[in-house]
Amino acid sequence: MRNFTSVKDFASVEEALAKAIAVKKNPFADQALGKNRTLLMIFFNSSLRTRLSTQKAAMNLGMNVIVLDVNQGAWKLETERGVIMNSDKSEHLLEAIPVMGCYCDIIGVRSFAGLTDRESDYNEVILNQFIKYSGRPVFSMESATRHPLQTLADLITIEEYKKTAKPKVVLTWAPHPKALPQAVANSFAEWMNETDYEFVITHPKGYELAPQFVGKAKVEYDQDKALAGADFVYAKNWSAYNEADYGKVLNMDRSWTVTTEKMALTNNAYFMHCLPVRRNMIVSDDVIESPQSIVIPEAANREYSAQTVIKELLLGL
Ligand code: AN0
Ligand code: CP
Repeated sequence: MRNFTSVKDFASVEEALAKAIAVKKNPFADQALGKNRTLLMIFFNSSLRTRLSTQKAAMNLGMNVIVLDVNQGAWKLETERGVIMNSDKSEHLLEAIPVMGCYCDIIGVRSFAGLTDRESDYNEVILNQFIKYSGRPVFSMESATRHPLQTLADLITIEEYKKTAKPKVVLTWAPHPKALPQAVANSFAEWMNETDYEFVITHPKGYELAPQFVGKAKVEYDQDKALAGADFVYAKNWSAYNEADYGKVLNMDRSWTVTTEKMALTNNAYFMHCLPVRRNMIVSDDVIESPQSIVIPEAANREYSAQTVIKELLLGL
């Protein structure tokens, strides 16, 4: 594998899953593979899980790890070419990226959608510059449009908990006070569409995701109907994708919060969320604390999704 930015970088979801399960079974089998190799993790945005799980994954592979929070201690970076740099930005990404590449073998990048310019976000301008100018394999630790390490962990978790071969999986929008990217929802939909699960997306009108991510999924605007018979409820907030409202919070309708009453409509479903989650906006205390909540094992699987991907990148060096 040369870079990892989406499900397309694996031959299939089945292949990704099989590799991840093997890694989880014996996480220290490849300690020699990463010896004297360095992973550089670049964060343009905050993180708890991605930061810890990816570092742990690299350590399991015997690697050295350097972490840089671009907004804390590094020079402020200009990202647009052609700008006269007479303001607060001291360095251009076009120098910073190849310099970063000098000190490592693999680069992980977290750069969220800016949510102001849809075209720039959906063209993955920042991530693609890392791929083009770093001279190193690059993997996404959540880019503008996708969060594939999260989705691979989600998939491992569903496979571990599912009670039927083809579970009904429902991705439901839920309210949140701040505008969030569509990346987690996009990525989840993109991978679910590659499985043989029954996959339904539910959200209020106006929150339609990009058609290339919705794919063949069933879209149901009535959350109660969508939840009927669900085996897994995957909650997430996202801001509007449509051109007129791009990046906006259209409503904070708490009738979409995942509560015990909502879960009662399901087939005793498991509750999932990528975290961080706002309680009593996205999900009630009772649901997230219930035995059906698998958010912690889901987060634990981030170690193995990261390790699977970094291992493939090491093998491709
Ligand atoms: C981010 C998002 O919604 O994309 C990261 C989730 C893993 N969430 C927040 O910023 C709260
Ligand atoms: N789920 C996830 O990516 O969490 P962090 O933003 O804390 O890394």
